[in-house]
Amino acid sequence: MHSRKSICPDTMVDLKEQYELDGQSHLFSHWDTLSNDEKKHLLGNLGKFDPAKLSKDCADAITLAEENSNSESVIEPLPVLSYGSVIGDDVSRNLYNDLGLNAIRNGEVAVILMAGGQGTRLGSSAPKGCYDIGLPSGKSLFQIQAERLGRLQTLAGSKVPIQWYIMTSEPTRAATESFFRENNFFGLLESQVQFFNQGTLPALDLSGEKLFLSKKDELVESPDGNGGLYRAIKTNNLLSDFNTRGIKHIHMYCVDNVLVKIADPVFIGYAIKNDFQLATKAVRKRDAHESVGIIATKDNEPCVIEYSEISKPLAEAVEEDTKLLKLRAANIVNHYYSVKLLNEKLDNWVDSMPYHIAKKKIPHYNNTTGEYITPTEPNGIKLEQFIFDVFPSIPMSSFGCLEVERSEEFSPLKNASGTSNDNPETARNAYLQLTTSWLEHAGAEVKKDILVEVSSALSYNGENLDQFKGKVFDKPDQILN
Ligand code: UD2
Repeated sequence: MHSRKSICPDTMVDLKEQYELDGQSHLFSHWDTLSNDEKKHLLGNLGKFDPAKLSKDCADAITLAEENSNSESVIEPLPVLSYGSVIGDDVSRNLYNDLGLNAIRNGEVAVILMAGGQGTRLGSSAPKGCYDIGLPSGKSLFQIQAERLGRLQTLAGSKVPIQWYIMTSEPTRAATESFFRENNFFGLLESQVQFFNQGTLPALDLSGEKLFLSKKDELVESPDGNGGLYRAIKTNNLLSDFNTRGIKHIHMYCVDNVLVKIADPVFIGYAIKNDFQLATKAVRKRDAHESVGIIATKDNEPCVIEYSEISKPLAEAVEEDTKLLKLRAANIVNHYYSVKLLNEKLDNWVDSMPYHIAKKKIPHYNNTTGEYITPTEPNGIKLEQFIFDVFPSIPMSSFGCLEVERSEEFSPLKNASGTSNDNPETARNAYLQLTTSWLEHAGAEVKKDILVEVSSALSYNGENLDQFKGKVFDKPDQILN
């Protein structure tokens, strides 16, 4: 990482010299106009990073992107033994479910929610978890997930509350925490919800050589990617909390999936039954160009190839016989880790994970003119780490991928209203279609074009709805709590 330990300046002047030596002298062209406090604040901000390592990591990330696009590696679908599915297989589903519920009941399962993303594509300034997708109840993603967790505790007969670790970033922390407090943690205990921050990284220009200022005495910084989770687990000392509490299984997921089965006992049980140390969920890719990573093997190691880095031929390759996409296991940021694996691998992952570049429009402060620039085209690079870059460090025998039904488990909120997919309307519709199908399966009669909202506090996976058998639902916007 870019922490100061590697440059250890004796004085703040050394720090300024260090940055000038590392090609960042442009940051100080307005130095003489700064007050002493502003100088101290700027140097304090610069002191969080190591400019030489930043430039090197950015150069490595640019090289990695070029290598990925011209990769000669052999990319194949996962081998059969590493790929499971419970679609249409109730025997396996029930076996896994019982194993998972047992682990939850015994307090061996915890959940990590990644909620540090800034949701720029959504166009909302609030954290994505606060977003109201337009359900009749007006519930936010956070509330839906909190209520699912509460319902699961009841289902499992939990002896202790399920610990919920919520990763935020600097920009999302305050608003996320206050949203939970204002809503009394949506019925959960405050003590079972722990917020922790991920790290940030400065932004660079397109050459990867020059840092940007966000104002006269601060750099442009942004969250270090969902792969920043591992460093955040380490810097927030979460592993010792897992070990102290006797937690053995971690479910990690991302905030923007309205259908997420938080701490899914079927998924936990799948990993336990197969003794997988790391597992991931997949759905069938919607089409060749869906913005999802694909889960595959690269030179016989498990991996995810991100949608922003996969070649067109690879994304579009189809199988001769089935005419299905050859690589169709879509990553949905829904992973399982054994705490045993985290104890073994965390430090190595933190020190060795690569960085990826994202070319972005980066608003910044021009310290020679004193103007604030809002670019209309990408003018810089944000560095981020990808959570799934640790997959190749796992032997195939310890890695599993569970295919699940998209309509039951995946509808991400990525884009603003009115876009073609993955937006509030598709998320709302996916939620209501699913809960309406649960009601029909329980024997209720739902009239044509009517959708019914079943609260996540009432049913986790369609259970507990027998009371509605024979009932007729013919009015819009009905809510069952
Ligand atoms: C992610 C996956 C992609 C696919 C897609 C499906 C990665 C790297 N990519 O792409 O393969 O599964 O989702 O929806 O996993 N986040 C943080 N901190 C950050 C950045 C992101 O917590 O610095 C969280 C974010 O709040 C969200 C999740 O990670 O919960 C996904 O992040 P994203 O929206 O940046 O990922 P996306 O959609 O580009």
